[in-house]
Amino acid sequence: MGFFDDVNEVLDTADAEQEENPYLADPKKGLELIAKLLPDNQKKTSTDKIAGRLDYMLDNEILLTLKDLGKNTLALSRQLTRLSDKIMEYKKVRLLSGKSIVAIVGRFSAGKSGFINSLTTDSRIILPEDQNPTTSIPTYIVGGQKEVIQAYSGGRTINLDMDAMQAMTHRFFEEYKIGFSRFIGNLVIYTPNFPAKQRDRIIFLDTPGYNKADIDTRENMTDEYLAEQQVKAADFLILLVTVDDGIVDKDIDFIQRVAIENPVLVVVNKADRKTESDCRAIVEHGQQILKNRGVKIFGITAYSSHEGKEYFGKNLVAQFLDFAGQNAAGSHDVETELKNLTRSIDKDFDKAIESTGNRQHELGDSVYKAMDILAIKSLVHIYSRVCQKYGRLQGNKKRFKYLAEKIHRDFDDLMHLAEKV
Ligand SMILES: Nc1nc2c(ncn2[C@@H]2O[C@H](COP(=O)(O)OP(=O)(O)OP(=O)(O)O)[C@@H](O)[C@H]2O)c(=O)[nH]1
Ligand SMILES: [Mg+2]
Repeated sequence: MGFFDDVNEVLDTADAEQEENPYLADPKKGLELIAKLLPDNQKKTSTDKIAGRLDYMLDNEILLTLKDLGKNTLALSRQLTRLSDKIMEYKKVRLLSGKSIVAIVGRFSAGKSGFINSLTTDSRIILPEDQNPTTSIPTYIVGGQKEVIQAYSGGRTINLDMDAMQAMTHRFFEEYKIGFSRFIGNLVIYTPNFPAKQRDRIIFLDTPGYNKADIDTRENMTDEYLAEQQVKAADFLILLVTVDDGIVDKDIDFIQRVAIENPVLVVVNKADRKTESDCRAIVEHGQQILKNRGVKIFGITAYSSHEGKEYFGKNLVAQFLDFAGQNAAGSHDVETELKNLTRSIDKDFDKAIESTGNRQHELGDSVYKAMDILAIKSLVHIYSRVCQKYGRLQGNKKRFKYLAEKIHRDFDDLMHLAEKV
């Protein structure tokens, strides 16, 4: 049985609920959608080749040149890795420029999509919600003049209608494992219903639950890995947990793995399902766990997406979005970040070369003045090590400059390719 026969068979057995969606009800339309979304390998290669090369240079080659820069090396390598994660998100670089990405993360069915819906004007439903795992493709929600839905696939942008998006994220497909997430990196929804105050400053990223199925199949692990890479490129995190479960180890592990610098907002969702005193206890308990595990938080608050409100007179969600919005300017401009980082590494090289050079002179002087043969011997030993370091630093600076130029050139090429999309 071939792939499309399988699809046909499953489409034939679609139940009444799914038949409302034309892509699920009509096998022909379903197949057309799949064909439209299949990757275009030709284009993928040139963009992906450059992005892959950039990633390698930033993650590996540059790091090798930094080893003599002392205590800064670790911080620099972290910045480089984060930057290369961002560049790997190249398809969206132009789209995201100048805005902060606020990623909504949490276990499946925590209410992430519903939470974003509740923040839109009139709480308009723009993202599918379901009790079963729904969001399998990380989805950016961006303020726009009119509603436009796009899928990013292998360097291409494909326009979709609402039904197509629902079909792709619907559990029917999810269960069937057609695996759109394998070749659709992202969905992007432009909506006029984006919270007005923040529309020019932030973008939401709705993510798949990180325990989509509690079975670690390779497929799920890859989905999780891809989602995690995208979250790493975010600027702010909102962790959604439910009043039923509170915060669990998996939540904290995830937050620590993605290591976003800014403090995290923790939203205890579905507060409408418990009494006020239960909610209060869960919030307090959560606070304690976060403190014990050393997670830097902006705050923790009880919320109901269904009611669109926070409990206990708090207003942390709005405050957090303001905070994210205020820190948006320029923070996401990958190109500026790349320039600043290479400039600062360049300065670090100059400093290290200067101080090693000074040390070399001092030692040379001491060798010259030393009287005791043993002292001379050990000084010469140190002197030769410092000389080696000096030579290495100069060589590495040259190599770094060469790589930095190559990186800037590749990045420019990548931007041009992205513009053509
Ligand atoms: N009572 C109540 N139910 C909620 C609330 N928010 C979400 N839900 C329900 O919880 C279920 C899951 O909501 P989603 O928004 O799809 O959750 P999600 O985290 O996006 O789920 P995945 O994308 O599958 O990971 C749905 O049935 C929602 O109606 C809330 O505030 N109160
Ligand atoms: Mg969802």
